[in-house]
Amino acid sequence: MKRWYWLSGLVALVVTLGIILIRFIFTASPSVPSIQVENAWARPTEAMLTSSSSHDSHSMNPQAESTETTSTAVYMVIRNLGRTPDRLVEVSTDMAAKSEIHQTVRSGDMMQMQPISALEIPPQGEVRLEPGGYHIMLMGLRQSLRVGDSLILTLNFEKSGRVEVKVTVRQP
Ligand SMILES: [Cu+2]
Repeated sequence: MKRWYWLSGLVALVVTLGIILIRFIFTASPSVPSIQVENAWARPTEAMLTSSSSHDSHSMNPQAESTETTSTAVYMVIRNLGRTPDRLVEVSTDMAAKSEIHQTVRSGDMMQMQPISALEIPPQGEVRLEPGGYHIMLMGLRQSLRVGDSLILTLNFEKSGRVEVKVTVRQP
């Protein structure tokens, strides 16, 4: 009788541990970074022509007027489902001569844009690229961008490698 109790106790313990293990395996996030990009969009170039918002002031280029027709800003949400951080280190597209990762910084009453070398995406977190904050700057556009157009942007992450993103042109 005693041995039977002991055995059934052991079986119950093994079954319980098994269930916990299976649950852990199915709910655990990957240990490597896992990047997802959502809602990638760009401003149409003609909108940048007519808008005289502070966004157009550019720390790298004092003659913002002349670049307005050939540059635009791209916004998106970059999510990292993994348990380790990753970094966006490079951006490129066939549509532009130059692509940079920018941040918007306040200097006095002015909002200015600055290129940054990398953008960290925290584990199980997200970074929002949005007007007034981080964005991807496309300079030297090979054609004007109108609402409804789209372009392919390649994001290069330190650990996850290249991620291709379809960017839709729309009004903010
Ligand atoms: Cu910018």
